[in-house]
Amino acid sequence: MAHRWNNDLTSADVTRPAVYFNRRQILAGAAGLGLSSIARQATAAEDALTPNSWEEITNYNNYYEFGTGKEDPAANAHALTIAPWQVTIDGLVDRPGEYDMQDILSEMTIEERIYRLRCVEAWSMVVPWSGFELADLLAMAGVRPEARFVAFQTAYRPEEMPGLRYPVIDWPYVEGLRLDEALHPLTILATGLYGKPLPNQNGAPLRLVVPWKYGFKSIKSVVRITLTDTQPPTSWNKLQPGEYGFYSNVNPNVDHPRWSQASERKIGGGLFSRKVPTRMFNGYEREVAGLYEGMDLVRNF
Ligand SMILES: Nc1nc2c(c(=O)[nH]1)N[C@H]1C(S)=C(S)[C@@H](COP(=O)(O)O)O[C@H]1N2
Ligand SMILES: [Mo]
Repeated sequence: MAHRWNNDLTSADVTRPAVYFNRRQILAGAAGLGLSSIARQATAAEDALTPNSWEEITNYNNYYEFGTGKEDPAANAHALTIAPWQVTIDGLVDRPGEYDMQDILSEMTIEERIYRLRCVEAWSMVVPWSGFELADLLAMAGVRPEARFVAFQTAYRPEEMPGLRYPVIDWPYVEGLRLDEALHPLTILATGLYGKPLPNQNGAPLRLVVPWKYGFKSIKSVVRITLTDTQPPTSWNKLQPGEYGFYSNVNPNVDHPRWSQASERKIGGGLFSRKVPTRMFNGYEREVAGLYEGMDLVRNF
């Protein structure tokens, strides 16, 4: 079933960006004419749900394997060989192995999900992903009852990834989720954008998307998924444990030492790019708050 988690967005918002563009222009005109503040607030709310353009989503990236500049991934990631591609699924699973990307795709149902993406650097965008639920892939491998966490690893290809020359982080990039977070229906593996194959700079051919957590949890170009019974190490936490926790749920009440997390700026907005309040769990509180019942979200940041 498609569009279950679009949060007020419909497939029309994805498939007809031109309509949205016109609407934005009209609304921009209205704001410019000095209509009431209510009208202006309405335009801001509309904008918070409007998918960013293909150009914005594919030219402003964080993918440090291809450089730390926002435009480096778009310039360099074409060098990554994405076919053939294997994903090793191992650890506490019934059917461990090297799964071929083609075989994975033939087993999974691809659907569209329009999600907000919130980077810890206090910018955000709205992305029309296509992909499948991580839970479906894990079911294919058969999660054993002892499993409690899922560890993820990005490809390590020094000859294709110029950024690996710099010890910015301890390569390869690794991430992790608690098993219940991994099995949540909002958690997907994305294979596409705007109905097209995922560009390399966005993490082709397969990248995690966990929309209620800061963007760095959404690890790109995944080559290994390991089910474990202990909390796995994660790249940014290893580097700066005081700044980046394991959970990294979007939380306007817990500031990062360098960035207040109370508000954010949606990229590419022009007139609309003013700061808007950040929402708890990036707006997915209704869906995911139950995962953290009774947990101190300040200590477990
Ligand atoms: N392997 C890898 N995955 C990564 C990153 C990275 O540098 N390397 N950057 C993360 C960060 S900080 C963010 S905000 C998102 C950005 O995803 P996007 O470029 O598709 O918007 O990817 C995340 N996944
Ligand atoms: Mo990020």
